Amino acid sequence: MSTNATIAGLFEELAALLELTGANGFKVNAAAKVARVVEDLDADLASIADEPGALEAIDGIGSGSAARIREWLKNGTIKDLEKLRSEVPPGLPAVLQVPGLGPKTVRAMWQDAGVVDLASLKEKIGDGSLLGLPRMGEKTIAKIRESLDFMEKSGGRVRLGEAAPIALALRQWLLATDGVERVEIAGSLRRGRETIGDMDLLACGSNPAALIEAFRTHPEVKSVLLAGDTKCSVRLSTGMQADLRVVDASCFGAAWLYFTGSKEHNVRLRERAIAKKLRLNEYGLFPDDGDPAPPQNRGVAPVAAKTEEEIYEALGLPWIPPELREDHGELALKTTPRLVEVKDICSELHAHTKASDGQMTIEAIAKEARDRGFHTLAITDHSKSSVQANGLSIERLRRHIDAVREADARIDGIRLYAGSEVDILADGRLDYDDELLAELDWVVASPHVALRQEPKVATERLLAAVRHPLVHVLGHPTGRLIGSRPGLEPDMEAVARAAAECGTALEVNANHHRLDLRDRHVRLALEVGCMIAIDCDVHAPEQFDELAFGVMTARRGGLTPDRCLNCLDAAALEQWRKAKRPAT
Ligand code: DGT
Ligand code: CA
Ligand code: CA
Ligand code: ZN
Repeated sequence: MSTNATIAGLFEELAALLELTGANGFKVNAAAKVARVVEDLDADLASIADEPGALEAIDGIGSGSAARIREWLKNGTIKDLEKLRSEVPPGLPAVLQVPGLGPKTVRAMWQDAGVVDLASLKEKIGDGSLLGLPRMGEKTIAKIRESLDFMEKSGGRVRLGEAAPIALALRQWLLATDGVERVEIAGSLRRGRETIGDMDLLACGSNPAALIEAFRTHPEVKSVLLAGDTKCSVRLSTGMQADLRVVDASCFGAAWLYFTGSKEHNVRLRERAIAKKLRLNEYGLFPDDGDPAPPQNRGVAPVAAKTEEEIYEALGLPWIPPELREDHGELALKTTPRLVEVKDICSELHAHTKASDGQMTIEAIAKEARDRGFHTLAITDHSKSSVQANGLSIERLRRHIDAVREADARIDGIRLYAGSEVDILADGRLDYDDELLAELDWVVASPHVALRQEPKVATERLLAAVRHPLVHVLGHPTGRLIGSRPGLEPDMEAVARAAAECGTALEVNANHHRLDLRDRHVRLALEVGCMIAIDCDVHAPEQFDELAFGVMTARRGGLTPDRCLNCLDAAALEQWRKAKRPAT
């Protein structure tokens, strides 16, 4: 963390502790202001602190705060802060993190009901001791309980695939309001992170009040946390928080860039702006005229503000796809990479039918895939050890292969591969013998059991599978389930190197519970030369829609269409398949 960010954090903590200990509002506001100012400051505090009067000259930093900043830079501590920390129970600041709970309420809970941490908060909700406190009705307490449950259940984050449909629905809803011009998704959701802390939406139009009103009255909204003229925060019925900001059309690009983040990407962009004698904030990219007051308040005309493209351009950068905005080296890009898109995908290479645990017949799933514009579908039902998933015995698989071949001959407009998702057993052997595997057109090998193996054992197990000459794709390589099962932790670089060497593809399983490979594994796999498959692991027709999440994850890893199996046309895919198994 940068020095500025650390100091901003300390002042935020200071403000919270002052409020918890009942200090006067003036002191609290001063500390909170310092936190905000420092967070958005272009100059590095460490480098200007020695200059006499330089800190005090910054709008919002008084002499007391300046002294504290110098104290921290010199000693690594702030005495006043240490004293406050010792006065407040160590678990109390965590209670402040519960969405909807402000310092005043938490202070009352502490002083009058004995709440000292999250555990005691839960207890006091349970035994009714909060009910007598000011502004604590049953409704408010129920809201707090919901927030707590949400935090406990999910660590406060929800999966991409749960957040995205709600965000799209909110967007459509807002697009129907009076005077609306534009509504866009920002934040981690736009960047395609696998989990989302809160949902960020941005809108502009001639009637901001109508947009705010529409937002707070959406049927999914359970409670309104904050509603101002241009900003509104709500809690949705899923427990998730959503923020809407209404901005001016003239600086939409600057706001969209800022609220898309990541914070780390924004910091890099601001540094780059400074190096060019410019200042970047959510209102635009401005010339740096040396005046520390916000340029947008002084009528300074921005160099760029309306679109993200023109801001990046003025910073000497190509437009950077949101999925790459994580400060993982994206500022070194010379051109915008052509990352894989949903529309590039024209085959599904991992699908289940009624033969194992899917819901569709071969015919139904083939037609569904065809209607979605795919040229090829690999039918890959489970293998015999997956008893819980109705895995196919050797006899049943032989009959299933015949049925798939028969359907392929009968149904026009799509090619069917007779395949299997064969279990990689705990020791790395596959669940069918080679003779049977050789009869299949397509083999996805996946781990389903023994997912708590030691990393070394897991690595050997997956290496055996990717090196197996009859395997085309390593399916959901770690077996993790987001938020509920960590899965295998193999040496992924070793697995990817072996896959590249043997020409085996690695799967990004697009199901939003899996997203496995995950983003950083995709990057690693591409670096060592692997081909990637993005598959929905379809069990039901609507699961084809999970593709969007797999594509976002792959984009975060930098995947381009030329490295993605599912982007190959029918002939090229067929060629790849045959080259993979020259002997058969
Ligand atoms: P999340 O919600 O935890 O999944 O992650 P984000 O990235 O959506 O974070 P969020 O909702 O706190 O803020 C949305 C974006 O707004 C964030 O990616 C960058 C920008 N932003 C928010 N607060 C700050 C800040 O204090 N400084 C800077 N530079 N950017 C910020
Ligand atoms: Ca967010
Ligand atoms: Ca937010
Ligand atoms: Zn599987």
